[in-house]
Amino acid sequence: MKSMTLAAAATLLPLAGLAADLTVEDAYLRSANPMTGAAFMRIDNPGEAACMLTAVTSDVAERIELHTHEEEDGVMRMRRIEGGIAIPAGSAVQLDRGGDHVMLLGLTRSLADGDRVAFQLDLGDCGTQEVEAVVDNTRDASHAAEGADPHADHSGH
Ligand SMILES: [Cu+2]
Repeated sequence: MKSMTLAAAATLLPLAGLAADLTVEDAYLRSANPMTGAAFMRIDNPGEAACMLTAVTSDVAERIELHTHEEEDGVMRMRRIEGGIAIPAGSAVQLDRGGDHVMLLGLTRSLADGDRVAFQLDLGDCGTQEVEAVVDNTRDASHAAEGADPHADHSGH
Protein backbone atom coordinates (compact mmCIF):
# COMPACT_ATOMS: atom_id res chain seq x y z
CA MET A 1 0.00 0.00 0.00
CA LYS A 2 2.67 2.46 0.96
CA SER A 3 4.61 2.04 -2.28
CA MET A 4 1.48 2.64 -4.30
CA THR A 5 0.92 5.90 -2.49
CA LEU A 6 4.45 7.03 -3.18
CA ALA A 7 4.12 6.18 -6.86
CA ALA A 8 0.94 8.19 -7.11
CA ALA A 9 2.63 11.17 -5.46
CA ALA A 10 5.61 10.93 -7.81
CA THR A 11 3.42 11.33 -10.88
CA LEU A 12 2.30 14.70 -9.55
CA LEU A 13 5.79 16.08 -9.06
CA PRO A 14 6.46 17.22 -12.66
CA LEU A 15 3.71 19.82 -12.26
CA ALA A 16 5.91 21.76 -9.89
CA GLY A 17 8.68 22.17 -12.45
CA LEU A 18 6.82 23.60 -15.43
CA ALA A 19 8.74 26.86 -15.47
CA ALA A 20 12.47 27.25 -15.93
CA ASP A 21 14.74 26.85 -12.95
CA LEU A 22 13.16 29.73 -11.12
CA THR A 23 12.20 29.39 -7.51
CA VAL A 24 9.93 31.74 -5.61
CA GLU A 25 10.34 32.17 -1.88
CA ASP A 26 8.60 34.02 0.90
CA ALA A 27 5.58 35.14 -1.13
CA TYR A 28 3.15 37.20 0.90
CA LEU A 29 0.65 39.94 0.34
CA ARG A 30 -0.80 42.83 2.23
CA SER A 31 -4.10 44.59 1.92
CA ALA A 32 -4.54 47.83 3.83
CA ASN A 33 -8.06 48.41 2.53
CA PRO A 34 -10.87 46.41 0.88
CA MET A 35 -10.03 47.65 -2.63
CA THR A 36 -6.30 47.21 -3.13
CA GLY A 37 -3.37 45.14 -2.02
CA ALA A 38 0.20 44.34 -2.92
CA ALA A 39 2.19 41.13 -3.18
CA PHE A 40 5.86 40.60 -2.46
CA MET A 41 8.26 37.74 -2.99
CA ARG A 42 11.80 36.75 -3.79
CA ILE A 43 12.41 35.25 -7.22
CA ASP A 44 15.61 33.27 -7.72
CA ASN A 45 16.97 32.54 -11.16
CA PRO A 46 19.85 30.08 -10.80
CA GLY A 47 19.67 29.27 -14.52
CA GLU A 48 21.85 30.54 -17.34
CA ALA A 49 19.14 32.45 -19.17
CA ALA A 50 17.78 35.81 -18.12
CA CYS A 51 14.07 35.88 -17.36
CA MET A 52 11.55 38.69 -17.35
CA LEU A 53 8.53 38.89 -15.12
CA THR A 54 6.10 40.39 -17.61
CA ALA A 55 2.75 39.92 -15.87
CA VAL A 56 1.02 38.42 -12.88
CA THR A 57 -2.48 37.00 -12.93
CA SER A 58 -4.84 35.89 -10.18
CA ASP A 59 -8.55 35.80 -9.54
CA VAL A 60 -8.00 37.83 -6.36
CA ALA A 61 -8.08 41.16 -8.21
CA GLU A 62 -9.73 42.65 -11.27
CA ARG A 63 -6.46 44.18 -12.40
CA ILE A 64 -2.85 43.36 -11.50
CA GLU A 65 0.06 45.62 -12.37
CA LEU A 66 3.78 45.58 -11.72
CA HIS A 67 4.72 48.67 -9.74
CA THR A 68 7.79 50.30 -8.34
CA HIS A 69 8.34 53.21 -5.98
CA GLU A 70 10.31 56.27 -6.86
CA GLU A 71 10.96 59.53 -5.15
CA GLU A 72 9.44 62.63 -6.70
CA ASP A 73 9.98 65.99 -5.01
CA GLY A 74 10.82 64.19 -1.79
CA VAL A 75 7.68 62.08 -1.87
CA MET A 76 7.64 58.37 -2.59
CA ARG A 77 5.18 57.55 -5.34
CA MET A 78 4.14 54.34 -7.02
CA ARG A 79 4.72 54.04 -10.72
CA ARG A 80 3.73 51.30 -13.11
CA ILE A 81 6.65 49.34 -14.54
CA GLU A 82 6.58 49.13 -18.32
CA GLY A 83 7.94 46.00 -19.93
CA GLY A 84 8.45 43.91 -16.83
CA ILE A 85 10.95 43.15 -14.10
CA ALA A 86 14.22 41.63 -15.27
CA ILE A 87 15.57 38.64 -13.36
CA PRO A 88 19.15 38.24 -14.60
CA ALA A 89 20.69 34.80 -14.93
CA GLY A 90 22.25 33.56 -11.75
CA SER A 91 20.71 36.17 -9.51
CA ALA A 92 17.60 36.97 -7.53
CA VAL A 93 15.10 39.78 -7.43
CA GLN A 94 13.36 40.85 -4.25
CA LEU A 95 9.92 42.35 -4.57
CA ASP A 96 9.58 44.31 -1.38
CA ARG A 97 7.69 47.08 0.33
CA GLY A 98 9.00 50.44 -0.81
CA GLY A 99 10.35 48.82 -3.97
CA ASP A 100 9.06 46.74 -6.82
CA HIS A 101 5.78 45.02 -6.05
CA VAL A 102 2.77 43.30 -7.53
CA MET A 103 -0.16 45.72 -7.30
CA LEU A 104 -3.63 44.30 -6.82
CA LEU A 105 -6.40 46.63 -7.97
CA GLY A 106 -10.05 45.89 -7.33
CA LEU A 107 -9.91 42.98 -4.90
CA THR A 108 -12.56 40.37 -5.63
CA ARG A 109 -12.78 39.12 -2.06
CA SER A 110 -11.88 40.17 1.45
CA LEU A 111 -8.50 39.04 2.68
CA ALA A 112 -7.65 38.05 6.23
CA ASP A 113 -4.27 37.22 7.70
CA GLY A 114 -3.36 33.64 6.93
CA ASP A 115 -5.47 33.42 3.76
CA ARG A 116 -3.67 31.86 0.84
CA VAL A 117 -3.87 33.34 -2.65
CA ALA A 118 -2.76 31.68 -5.86
CA PHE A 119 -0.85 33.71 -8.44
CA GLN A 120 0.48 32.84 -11.86
CA LEU A 121 3.73 34.54 -12.82
CA ASP A 122 4.23 35.11 -16.54
CA LEU A 123 7.96 34.94 -17.08
CA GLY A 124 8.03 35.40 -20.82
CA ASP A 125 10.44 32.98 -22.49
CA CYS A 126 11.00 31.30 -19.10
CA GLY A 127 7.42 30.09 -18.96
CA THR A 128 4.92 30.47 -16.19
CA GLN A 129 5.14 29.74 -12.51
CA GLU A 130 2.45 29.10 -9.93
CA VAL A 131 2.91 30.86 -6.62
CA GLU A 132 0.92 30.71 -3.43
CA ALA A 133 1.15 33.83 -1.29
CA VAL A 134 -0.07 34.15 2.27
CA VAL A 135 -1.86 37.25 3.54
CA ASP A 136 0.26 38.87 6.24
CA ASN A 137 -0.62 42.40 7.29
CA THR A 138 1.49 42.15 10.42
CA ARG A 139 4.84 41.80 8.68
CA ASP A 140 7.44 44.32 9.77
CA ALA A 141 8.43 46.47 6.82
CA SER A 142 12.04 47.39 7.40
CA HIS A 143 13.34 43.87 7.90
CA ALA A 144 10.96 41.95 5.69
CA ALA A 145 13.74 40.67 3.45
CA GLU A 146 15.90 39.49 6.33
CA GLY A 147 13.44 37.25 8.04
CA ALA A 148 12.90 37.26 11.77
CA ASP A 149 14.64 40.10 13.52
CA PRO A 150 14.87 40.08 17.32
CA HIS A 151 15.09 43.89 17.30
CA ALA A 152 12.01 44.45 15.16
CA ASP A 153 10.08 45.74 18.15
CA HIS A 154 12.51 48.61 18.51
CA SER A 155 12.54 49.80 14.92
CA GLY A 156 10.75 53.10 14.61
CA HIS A 157 10.26 52.91 10.86
CU1 LIG B 1 1.61 49.84 -6.32
